[in-house]
Formats: sequence, structure tokens, C-alpha cells
Amino acid sequence: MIKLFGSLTSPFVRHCRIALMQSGLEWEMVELDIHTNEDPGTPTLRVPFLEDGDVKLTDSTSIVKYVREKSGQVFIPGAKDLDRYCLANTLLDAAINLFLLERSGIDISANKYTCRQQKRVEMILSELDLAPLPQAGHLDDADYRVAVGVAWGQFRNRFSIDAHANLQGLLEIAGKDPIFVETKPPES
Ligand SMILES: N[C@@H](CCC(=O)N[C@@H](CS)C(=O)NCC(=O)O)C(=O)O
Repeated sequence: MIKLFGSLTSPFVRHCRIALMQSGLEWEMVELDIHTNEDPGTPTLRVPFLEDGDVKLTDSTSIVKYVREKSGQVFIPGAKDLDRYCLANTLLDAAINLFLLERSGIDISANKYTCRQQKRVEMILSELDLAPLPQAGHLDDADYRVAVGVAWGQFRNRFSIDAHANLQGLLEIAGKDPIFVETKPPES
């Protein structure tokens, strides 16, 4: 049986859970707190990671692609959509880094590089806001990646989308998707 290791608050894990729930495959979630686990069993020291027999995958992108293909679905065939997916990943990498640095006691407003990371977050939000909205019930993996990323930013209060009507619209559309709703991070 497929085992997905991760936390219920991670946006990367959330996307993997969405793909697995849509797949019809047999799988289980193994909850894992990466910060308290000395030897989590993955070289990245990050979640998610996946085990399926001999197959071991260490990144949400390879995991979502694997799950889609194993269940006869497709993973983002077009370069433009893939780029939007990559932009959402870059947004998340920067925003999560800032979140973890701040939590570890670093003043992120007093450092040139962390200020650059913050600027990166704002610029990517503006860029992602330019994309046309999908129809309800027809989200592809680029849409899901942007939606889980923006939802995580709201959940952790890391950035505002008040000036980004399309991103607000995307969350509204994703909010009509029962699996997106079911995978929402727990409140506490
Ligand atoms: N590129 C990775 C990013 C995964 C990632 O950043 N995971 C976060 C949780 S949301 C993590 O485990 N961070 C722990 C750390 O950086 O120490 C993926 O797509 O799976």
C-alpha cells in the first residue's frame, strides 16, 4: 500500500493528499512532525515523502506526477501551466522559509536576503493573479498548486491577497471542490 508521510498543515502534502484522494488507489497517511523527528527517513529532512514498495519519492512534484500517472491521469503537460505551478512552488519556498526563520527567532526585516525573499513573495502573487480562472470542478495541478499555496498563506497569515481579485476567485472556486475542502489544514 502507498504510504504518504507528512503533516496536515503542509501545502505540499495537501496537494499530494488531493491527488491520492482523487486517484482511487489504496494509500495511507503517516503523520510526521519533521521538526521533532531526528531521523524521518528522507534525505531532504522535509515532508512530504512517499513509499510504494521499492519506490521512494522525496518531493511533492514527483509524488503528484507518480500518483496521477499510476491512476491513469495526466500531470501538467503544457510548459505554461508547468511554469505557473513552478511559480507557486517558488512562492511557497520563499514564504515557508521566512515563516520558519521567523519562528526560529530571526528578525526577517533586518536582513537583505530575507527582504528579497519577501519581495519575491509579493511579486509572484501579482504574477499569479494575472492567470485566468479555471471552471469549478476543472482544476488542474497548476490550479491546485496555486490554490494550496495561497490557502496556506492565509492559514498562516503570511501574506494578503486583498489586492488580488483572481487569487481570491481561485480560492472561491477551489472551495467548491469537496476534496480541496476536506484537506483544509486543521485550525489548531
Ligand atoms: N520541494 C519540496 C518542499 C517541501 C517543503 O518545503 N516542506 C516543508 C513543509 S511545508 C518542510 O518539510 N520543511 C521543513 C524544513 O524546511 O525543515 C516539495 O515540493 O515537496
